[in-house]
Amino acid sequence: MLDVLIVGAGFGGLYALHKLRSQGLSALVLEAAPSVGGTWWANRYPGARVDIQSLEYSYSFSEPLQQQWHWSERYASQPELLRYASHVADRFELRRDIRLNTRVTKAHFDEAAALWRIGSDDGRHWSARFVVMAIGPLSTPNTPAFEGLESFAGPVFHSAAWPHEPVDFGGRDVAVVGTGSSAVQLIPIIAEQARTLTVFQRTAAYAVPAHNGPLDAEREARIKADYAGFRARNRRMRAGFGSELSPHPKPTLEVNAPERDAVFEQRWAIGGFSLLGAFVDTLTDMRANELCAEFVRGKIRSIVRDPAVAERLCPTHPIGCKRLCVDSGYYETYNRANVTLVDVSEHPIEHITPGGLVTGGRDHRFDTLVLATGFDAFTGPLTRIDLRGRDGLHIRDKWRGGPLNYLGLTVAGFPNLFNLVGPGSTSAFTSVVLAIEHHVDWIGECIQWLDAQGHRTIEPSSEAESQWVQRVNQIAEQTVYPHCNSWYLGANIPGKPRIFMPLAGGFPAYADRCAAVAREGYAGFVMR
Ligand code: N01
Repeated sequence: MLDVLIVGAGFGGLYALHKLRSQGLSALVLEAAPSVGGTWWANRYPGARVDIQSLEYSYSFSEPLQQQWHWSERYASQPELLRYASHVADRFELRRDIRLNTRVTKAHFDEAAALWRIGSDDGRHWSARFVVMAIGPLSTPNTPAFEGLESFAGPVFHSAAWPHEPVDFGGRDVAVVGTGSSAVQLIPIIAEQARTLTVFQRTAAYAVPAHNGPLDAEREARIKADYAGFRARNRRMRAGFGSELSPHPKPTLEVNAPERDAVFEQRWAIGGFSLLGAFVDTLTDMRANELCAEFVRGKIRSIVRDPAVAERLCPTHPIGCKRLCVDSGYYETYNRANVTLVDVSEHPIEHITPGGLVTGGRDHRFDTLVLATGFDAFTGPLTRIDLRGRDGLHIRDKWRGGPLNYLGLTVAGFPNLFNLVGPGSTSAFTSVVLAIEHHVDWIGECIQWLDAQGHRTIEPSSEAESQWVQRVNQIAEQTVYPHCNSWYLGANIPGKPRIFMPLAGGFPAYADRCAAVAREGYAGFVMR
């Protein structure tokens, strides 16, 4: 019998193993893939890279690690992130407690024994006092149920389940469906290789330049001179990163147009998410948001030479409402003679044929299909497991109306189960590595406290849970987030309940709340 069974060997599972093992707990990680790395193992499409600067999208728990690891670029590419995960696994001797190629298919809570019984696809079984789900909120690829998809004669790729051998697009006529973060990264690269590329866009994306390049040695040295201080300052930021830049002291509408544009231009030149942090009210005031959105539309019109194509690329929803894309030459790609943009917002994809697809009654021909159609976010990874809590309650039934949770970590009726960076937490709006470290540290303390108190189980009360979900939705109502169809709302998956899932209140307030709950003897939880 284990103290803790951890599902997933991505950034979450690796740190959970290190931390909980260092507390003297017996812990084991089960990982479906043949490698550690999680997201960075699966998402290996051309151009895949992180959208938060690597000096911030990295572990802070070990000073020697953060001092010694050198990122080669501002925004690390997928292979470098995978090397980093592998280095962490070796450096902290994690591999001896990781079982690869082991997909967890069931986890049942045994009430009499107060234990979780876990089973894998190859028929093995484990029992553990606690389960940490470290399977990532974006790990279940969404393949739309396009009629005729199976009849397509050429290769079909999904951005989140990319083959491990190189794909040669040379001389191919390629179609990409989707224009989210994954598509925005892969489109410019495929366009350079393919004979033709047709992009099928349902919703235009806001993309800001990454200005990626080699990591500036002077900046790296400056941050490393006080890395702990840098991390602490980041933890006080709403997003948990970006502390080197402060927002303008005035709200957007109190600043005159030339000054406002100068601020936006400055942030555009810096690149990445910094644009959304230029003013404090971009994500909370629709009028302020529209000024930022229009600034980006102006950039699109200035980059894309064909005015009709530029207009089709201009998003109409609030900026930041869907996760902002961070790009390298995305809009410029539409100036290429071999690239065509097809708007499917009014005429959805009707069906796939052996040689293409039909939309708006028109046949589009291609021989290679790339689906960059995203994920069944937050709930998909858990609901596909036979996960049952007290009284055999299945997580699919529990979450039928939306993902009930408390503190973005726990679920009533599922004792001793912790869901890392899950719905109800700020993970989607922060650097996920910071969010992971925060959750794992909280779980470590919680288990220590339970053991010291002699409690066998912990789970939230139903009241605490419903109040938390209400709070998450009330906070979202004060922002621009409910005003578009995003994966935050489950709106990208047909039939999924439209509930705002992540917590938009900012990391510092969330971390304070989690700390207060612990200080108050785990207020809102029931211990037995
Ligand atoms: O997925 P998405 P993603 N017909 O859901 C379209 C992280 N990430 O993989 O917007 C036609 O954003 C869909 O259209 P619409 C990051 O958090 C990070 O790109 O729903 N189109 C959309 O355009 C990101 O937010 C990085 O109308 C259909 C696209 O497919 C999250 O992962 C890189 C369709 C899906 O976009 C998800 O990003 C990659 C249909 N039936 C991902 N169904 C970094 O940069 C869906 N679409 C670190």
